[in-house]
Amino acid sequence: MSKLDILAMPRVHPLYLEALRGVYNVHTYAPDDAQALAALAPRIVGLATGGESVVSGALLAQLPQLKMLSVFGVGYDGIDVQAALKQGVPVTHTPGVLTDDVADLAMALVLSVARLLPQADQHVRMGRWPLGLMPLGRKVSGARMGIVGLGRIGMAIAKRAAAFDMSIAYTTRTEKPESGFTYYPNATALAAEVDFLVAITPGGAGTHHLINAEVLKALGPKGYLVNVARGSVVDEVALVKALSTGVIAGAGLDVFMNEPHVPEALWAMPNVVLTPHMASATHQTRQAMADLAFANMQAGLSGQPLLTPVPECMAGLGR
Ligand code: A2R
Repeated sequence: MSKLDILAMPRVHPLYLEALRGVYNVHTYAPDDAQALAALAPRIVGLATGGESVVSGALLAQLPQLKMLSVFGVGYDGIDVQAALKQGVPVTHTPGVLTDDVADLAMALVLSVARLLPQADQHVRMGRWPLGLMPLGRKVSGARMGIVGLGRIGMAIAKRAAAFDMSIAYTTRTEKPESGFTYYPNATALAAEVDFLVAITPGGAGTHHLINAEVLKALGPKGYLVNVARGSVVDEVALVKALSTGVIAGAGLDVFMNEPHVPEALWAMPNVVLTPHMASATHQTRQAMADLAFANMQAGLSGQPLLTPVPECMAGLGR
């Protein structure tokens, strides 16, 4: 039997591609080559994407035989899920398997920015230790943690923060009384009461600039922001201004508005720790994500139940 044809968006993770190539003919989407897509389109039954891929309704409409769209990542805000559902194409993602890693990195950013880890490393490497002392950091244990988005990852961050004897408060659209943590109805009210504000919501229109100038002002000159959600969740222009004028104390950022480009104004700031969207980038987790994304693709293309459809898909397809 001939292999089925899959289209992979640019920059899909190599581990996911490797798994797909074992079973399918995998073609890489070239956005500038309309002819190549037109030639392939009638054969494409599966679409493989990364968590940051952008898949428009217009692209989906060019794939009339598409039966399955499997995202390598928990966030899928770049995918036009409604257009996919209208076409009868289920969408899956990889929740759960990356929860620990993202929570770990959130805490690593909290610790790095507060305890000046990048500067301390440079202090030793550059031979400055014999010449003088480092500035003092900010104590993390016992501080007040605020979590914007208390889902799978938010809860895992709370668990870690609790081990640091931090008090925990949060904001979400709907209160989670079962968590036992202090609820605030919005990010501004939460920011005013915490030392560290960690953003971990999905991206997309519903959370666009949830962290804005007003929230940063409420966080205040002793407060730190950590973003492991999506770049779009934070008003980056307002953030750069707040960091450079002392409106907040510092920030740990793994995600940015226009990745892989980071505003140059942030590069030189000593009160900022920057990482390249790597919250789930461990061997173990990337393999687990590849396995799950691949298993979803296989399930979708062989008529088996999907392992982890996106919530809209469960409602839309009655699964
Ligand atoms: O608001 P709720 O009750 O639906 O809570 C969700 C919360 N959330 C929001 N919180 C405040 N304002 C909003 N506009 C808003 N929209 C959603 O985000 C829920 O507590 C949380 C998302 O949790 P999960 O769906 O379990 O996602 P998970 O696995 O924690 O991952 C979160 C995101 C991904 O979508 C990636 O973009 C990122 O982490 O790596």
